[in-house]
Amino acid sequence: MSYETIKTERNNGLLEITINRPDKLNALNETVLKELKVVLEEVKSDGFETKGILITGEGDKAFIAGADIKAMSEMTPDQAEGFGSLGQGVSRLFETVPVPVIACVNGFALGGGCEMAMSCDFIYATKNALFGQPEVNLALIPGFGGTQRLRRFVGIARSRELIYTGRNVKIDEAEKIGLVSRVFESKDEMLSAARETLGIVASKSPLIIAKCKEVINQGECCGIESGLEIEKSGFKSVFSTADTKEGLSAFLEKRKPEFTGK
Ligand code: CO8
Repeated sequence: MSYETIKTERNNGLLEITINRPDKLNALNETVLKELKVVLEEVKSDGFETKGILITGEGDKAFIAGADIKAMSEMTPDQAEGFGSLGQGVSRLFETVPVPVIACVNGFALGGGCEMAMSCDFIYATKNALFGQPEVNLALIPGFGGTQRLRRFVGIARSRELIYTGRNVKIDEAEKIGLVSRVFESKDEMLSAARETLGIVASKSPLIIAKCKEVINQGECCGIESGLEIEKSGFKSVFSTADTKEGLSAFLEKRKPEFTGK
């Protein structure tokens, strides 16, 4: 399938998504969000045909410079609610697809761009990456999950400071405060490393990776006691899978496991 505002490429179970509006610094309009939704919903139901996702922005200047400001300038409150729901829905799809998603950030990741990156499992970035939630400068508030997710990366006090001031965060600070997992000299280097990471994860049982992701996500809701209960129930559930039996037997038989995703 071909899209108007995104590019997709598939290689050995790895899906690479590129936001493709470089003349608008890959800003997120309704079309981009709807196209992302289609792709991610397909992954959700493809039975682990896709084993990992990498998302990046076309060009060297921007990952995503935010939600489309021109489009928002013409919205009524109801339309803004619809747009917010669409963007939040896409961010939730990134967060809940049963495979790892790496945001590969090159250049600007502002507003909705920072929010999309934070809905991925983790963030790789180049030295020229610039993060921020500048919504207050436009008299907006973050609307694609930033008020909720930024604090999960950097803590609530830092997230307040960043959201209230709308200031930019350069790469050294982004790495120091835990927003970014790894930093690279160039976009090519970053993409190669992300492919390598996803390749390592793809060699495990997809079922088990999906369970790790599900349990980590579910644990976000609550305190340690409930989180440990969720983990215990997830731990129990994998004992009914063929892959867990295979993983344990292969170790004892001193051979490489062969996982089937069952
Ligand atoms: N939306 C639409 N167009 C954009 C955006 C954007 N977010 N960012 C850049 N562009 C466009 C510019 O308008 C320009 O287009 P044109 O050539 O037609 O004039 C083109 O991209 C290139 O941009 P610049 O010329 O401005 O490039 P510079 O290198 O001079 O500046 C900046 C780059 C600093 C990134 C600058 O473009 C900028 O400040 N952009 C806006 C950043 C921003 O404020 N982002 C947050 C937006 S708000 C948001 O994301 C809210 C999310 C939640 C929404 C919930 C809705 C309910």
